[in-house]
Amino acid sequence: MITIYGNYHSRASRALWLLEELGLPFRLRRVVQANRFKDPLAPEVPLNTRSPEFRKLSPMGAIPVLEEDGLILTESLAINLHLARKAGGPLAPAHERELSLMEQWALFAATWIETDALALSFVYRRKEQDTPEGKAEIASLLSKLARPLTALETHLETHSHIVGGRFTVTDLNLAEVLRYGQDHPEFLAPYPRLQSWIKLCQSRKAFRAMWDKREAEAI
Ligand SMILES: N[C@@H](CCC(=O)N[C@@H](CS)C(=O)NCC(=O)O)C(=O)O
Repeated sequence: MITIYGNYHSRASRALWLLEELGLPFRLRRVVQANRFKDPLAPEVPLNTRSPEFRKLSPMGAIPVLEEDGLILTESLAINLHLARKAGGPLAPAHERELSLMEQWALFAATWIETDALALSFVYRRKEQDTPEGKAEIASLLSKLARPLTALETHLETHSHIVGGRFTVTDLNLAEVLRYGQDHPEFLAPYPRLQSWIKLCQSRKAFRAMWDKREAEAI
């Protein structure tokens, strides 16, 4: 049995979306971010990323974690590549070359996009988007993101999807990493292909199912 430790308002959403796509049975063990509590180690506080019990699974103290028959995996994008390969089918790599491309794009998402897209989202979470400092930070992040986003836009000129001409775990992983940037309404305005592609990804039944559960989740 697959167990995911995390919650819908975290990078666990990536695995939870994929599990909806794959129709695999799983258990979600709720672990929340420690920064939601004043004293995350207080006895009455629920399982969180600083709880000693959780730290045994994730020495980094970060969600998501996958546990499956003694295998413990951290890193959301690696968890998703593992789940897709295990399940097989259209979302999984069809052969070694596709696997290599999927690994390439996962690293691309994590190293070229995620930090800056997340920082963009944090400007909005701090409600600083209309302040001079917030506007300057947004402009600087958009300028840094222009390089990987232009590369993706160019890729989509000749590809319907990121790998293999069909929706795969790679589209899902990239769409989830890019989602942070969407807090900024103009994020994808200069990239029409990327805009249409992410709209298609996010209109999938499994994404909507994950999103409904996220919206129903108490923070
Ligand atoms: N690179 C890791 C990052 C994991 C991560 O930072 N998770 C956040 C939630 S989205 C977390 O656990 N934050 C709580 C904490 O750091 O205490 C991954 O993709 O899984």
